[in-house]
Amino acid sequence: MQTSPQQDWIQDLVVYQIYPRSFQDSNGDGIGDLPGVLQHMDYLEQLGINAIWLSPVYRSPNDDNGYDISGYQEIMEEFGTMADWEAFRDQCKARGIRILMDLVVNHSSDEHPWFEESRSSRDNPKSDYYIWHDPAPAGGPPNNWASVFGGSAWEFEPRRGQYYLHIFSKKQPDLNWDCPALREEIFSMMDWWAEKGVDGFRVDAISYLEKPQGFPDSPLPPQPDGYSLFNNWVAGSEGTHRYIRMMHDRVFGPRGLVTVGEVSLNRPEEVVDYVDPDRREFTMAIPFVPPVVEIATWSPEKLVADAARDWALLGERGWWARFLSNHDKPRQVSLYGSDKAFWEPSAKLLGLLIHTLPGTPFLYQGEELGMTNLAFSSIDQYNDPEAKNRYRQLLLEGTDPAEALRTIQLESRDNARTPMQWDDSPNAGFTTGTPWLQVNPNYTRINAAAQERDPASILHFYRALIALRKEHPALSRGDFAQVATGSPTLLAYRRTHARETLLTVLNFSSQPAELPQGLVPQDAQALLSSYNREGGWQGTSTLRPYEATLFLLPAAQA
Ligand code: TEU
Ligand code: CA
Repeated sequence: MQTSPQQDWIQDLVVYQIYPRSFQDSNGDGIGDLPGVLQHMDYLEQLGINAIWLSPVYRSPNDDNGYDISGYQEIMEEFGTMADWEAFRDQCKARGIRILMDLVVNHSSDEHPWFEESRSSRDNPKSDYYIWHDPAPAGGPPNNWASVFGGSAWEFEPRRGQYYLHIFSKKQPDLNWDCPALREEIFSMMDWWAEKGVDGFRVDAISYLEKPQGFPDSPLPPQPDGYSLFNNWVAGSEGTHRYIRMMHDRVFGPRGLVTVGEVSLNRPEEVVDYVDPDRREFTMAIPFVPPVVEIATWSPEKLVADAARDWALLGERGWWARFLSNHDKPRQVSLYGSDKAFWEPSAKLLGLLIHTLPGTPFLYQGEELGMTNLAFSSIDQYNDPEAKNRYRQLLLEGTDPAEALRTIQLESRDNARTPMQWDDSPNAGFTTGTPWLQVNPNYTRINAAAQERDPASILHFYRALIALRKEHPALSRGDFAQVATGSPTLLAYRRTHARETLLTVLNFSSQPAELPQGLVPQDAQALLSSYNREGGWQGTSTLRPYEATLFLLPAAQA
C-alpha cells in the first residue's frame, strides 16, 4: 500500500501543530506539558482540526527544545509520563483527531545511551551508530563544515581520538544511516509508536541523512567564524532518498501512515522527489528553500505562484502541506501581514490563503488567534540556539550590536515560541509560575477567551474556514487555476470539483484595491470574508486593505 492521497482521509486533514513547551503548563513550573494539552482538547475539537502534529515530547536534555532526543520511547520528564501521553492519545481517538508524532532521526542527543556507548571506544558494538572521523592530517577537524548552530560541525572525543559530526548543535550528533543495525533500531522504534496508535509522523530535517563519501570540504563561502555550511549542499542525495524509501517500505507504507517530510531544497522542483507517490517516500512535505525566513524574498505574488508551481508539478497525483507558520519561523501575521493597523484582516487573509490553496492546511498554535512576534530587548532573553549563533555571526561580521539585535527580533524562532495566550489573567493563563519564555504582553488584548466571546474574531474566522472545508470538497479535492488580476498584490484563484467552483480573491496589501470588472461574477455568493460587508457584495468596486473573500460561483460559471 502506498502513502498516497488516494487514502481519502488524508485529503480531509487539517493539522494543528502543538509546541508543547509553550502550549499550557499544568503544574506551575513554567513549562508547558502533556496534562496541559489535555486541558484544551475541547478547544481543539471546537476549532475543527482533525490532526495534531506534536513537536517532540521524548526524553531530552532540551539543548534544542526536544529536537535532541535521549530516549525515543520515553516521555520528557518536564512534559509528564507515558501514561499522560496515552491519555492524550485516547482523547484524540475519542474525538477523531489523528496524531502525527515528530520523528527526529537525523540525529539524537549526545546523552542518548547509543551515543554514550559509541563515544566510549572505537570498538564497542555501537561504534558506528554515529559519524566518526579521524582528525585532519595537520590536526583539527576533518574538514571545513559548519554547524547550523555555529562553529565547526565536528567535535573531538578524546576517548576515540576522533571527531563526531553534528549538523546542528554539538549535543545533537548525526546518526549514521549507513549502519544497518542503527537503521533497524530506528525502524523498530517507529513500529513501536505505530503500535501505540500514532497515525503518522512529521519527519525532521530528513534531507541530510547521507553524507558524501570522503567528506570533501563544502564549496560554499565561509561564514564569519570561518566554517562553511554544508547541509543544503548535501541535501537530497540519491542515498538519502534510498534511506527514506527504506522507511517507507519497512514502516510507513505497510502501516498506511501519513508522513510529512521536513525537507531542505536547493531548487523548489526537488520537492517532487520526496512526494511523488511513485517514489514511495512521503505523503507530503514541509519544504524550505534557504533562506527559511524569507524576510527579503517573499511577496504576495510568490506565495500564490509557489502553489501554482506545485500544482503544475504534480497536480492531483501528489499532495501538499500548506503552511505559513511553524516553530522555526516568525509569526505569520508579523512576517507576511500587518501586526499593527491591519492586524485582524491580514490575519484572516493569511488563514483564508492556507485553507483555500491545494493541500493540507497546517496551523501553528496561536495562529488562529493572530498571535504576533515579540521583540526582546536584549540578546540574553533569547533561548533559540539559532538566534544566538546568528547574533554572534553578525557581530563577527562587524554589524553594530543594536542592528544585530533588530535582525534577531525579526528572524528569531522564539517569536513563534512565546507561550499561548489563553486569557487575560497573569501570564495569559499559560502558567501560574514563571514562564520559561516571556509571554507577549499583548495577551491582554490578543487571547483565546476574548476571541471566543467575539463572533467576528480571528478564532471564529478559523473555525468557519475549517467548517467550509468540510462543506465544500472543492477546497480539499478541487483543481486549481490562478486567475489574472493585473496586479501583483491582488490575487485570485479558483478551485473546481465536480460541479462546484470556488473563487478566492485576496487584496494582499495595506492599500485599497480596485476590483477589476468581471473578476467576481454577478451572482457569486460570498461564503466568508476578512471584513463584514453589511450591505452585501453587489456593486463593490473597491477592496479594503487585506480584504479577502471566498466566493461560491453560480453553477453556470463553473
Ligand atoms: O529544522 C531543520 C532545519 O534545518 C532548521 O535548522 C531550519 O533551517 C531552521 O530552524 C530555520 O530557521 C528542524 C526543526 O524543525 C528545528 O526546530 C530543529 O532545531 C532542527 O530540525 C534540528 O532538529
Ligand atoms: Ca509544567
